[in-house]
Amino acid sequence: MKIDFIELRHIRMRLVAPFETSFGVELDRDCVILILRGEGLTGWGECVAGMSPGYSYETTMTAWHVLTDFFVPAIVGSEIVTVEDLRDRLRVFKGHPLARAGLEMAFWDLLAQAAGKPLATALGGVRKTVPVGVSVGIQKDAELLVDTIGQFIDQGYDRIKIKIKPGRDVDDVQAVRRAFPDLKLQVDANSAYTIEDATSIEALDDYDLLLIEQPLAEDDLIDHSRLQARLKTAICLDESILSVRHARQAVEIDACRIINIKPGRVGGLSEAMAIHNLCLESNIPVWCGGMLETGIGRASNVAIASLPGFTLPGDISASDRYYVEDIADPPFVLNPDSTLDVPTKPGLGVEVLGDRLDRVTLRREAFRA
Ligand code: OSB
Ligand code: MG
Repeated sequence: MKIDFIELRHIRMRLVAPFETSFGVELDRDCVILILRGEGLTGWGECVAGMSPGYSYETTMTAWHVLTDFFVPAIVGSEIVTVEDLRDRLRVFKGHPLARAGLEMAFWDLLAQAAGKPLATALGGVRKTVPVGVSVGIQKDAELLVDTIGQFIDQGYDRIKIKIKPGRDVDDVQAVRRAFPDLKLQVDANSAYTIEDATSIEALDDYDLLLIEQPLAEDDLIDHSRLQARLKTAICLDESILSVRHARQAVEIDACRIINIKPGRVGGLSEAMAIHNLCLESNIPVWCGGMLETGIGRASNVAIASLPGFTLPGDISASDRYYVEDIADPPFVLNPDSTLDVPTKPGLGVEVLGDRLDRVTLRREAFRA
């Protein structure tokens, strides 16, 4: 397929509530939307790099730079047949997985539309609905945290993840566990601890958590392996896994027993599938993480979460948990059994609303063959 047009949009969307993690508070969500045209079809992608380098070194602005100056010129006007072709053209460039993944998502959307298949089917998905939970940011105090979680449970979510950081860990977990003794509960530290202060992590071992996500540094596997050996609870890696190679090495040294797969973080849906396949063979449960995506990225996440190895609930909540008004339609709505429906239309299976997209666009740039 010849890619004859690519457009980038830097957008900013106001979150329904501020989202606080160990690396800061976000009131708005910035990202780059990618629009690819070929064979009369339009594919949509979302690059999930945010405003600050708090989660990854990439930001909306570095992604803009790398996409406009390198990745897009390597693709626009070219005849690209498979996703492997696309990846080959970008192989000369190092790093920047979030930028890479946004481009790949738009190309997958194009390919799936050309084949007349939903993205989930194109990826090898097997589920019609996917189990989901909600990721709850750090709240003012434990009481407000318990209230907030209560509201999400009332809405129908049956798995909750809470963000933790040093000083806001065991007391918060204890309060939540007291209030909800049977809740499927997990925590995410976003790499806020070191092996030296791991006693705070060990203190979480007796609260029947599903997993402890990314306690230590984003570039570490070895200390995670040492920590895992001291815990009953499974460590789940997020930031530390950027490729199938990292996943293999992490499993080999028992640095984690569960992996959070985010297609953005690992450079795209293909690498995400490779990690899924490795984990399925190695009996490592996986789940789909989230980056507060718009309906475009959410559609992609729901599609990959329909693969057989995604047995744990994803951080893929309903659209109204993030935004008052999403740019894609229809919105994702929570089913009573804490699942989301996998779209059945070709490609991502959602329609992007042009006027809403225009309203949130800060900057745009178009490239023609
Ligand atoms: O670590 O999983 C994370 C959001 C932004 C950056 C990192 C993370 C998150 C979340 C939100 O936890 C998950 C969601 O999109 O609901
Ligand atoms: Mg995480």
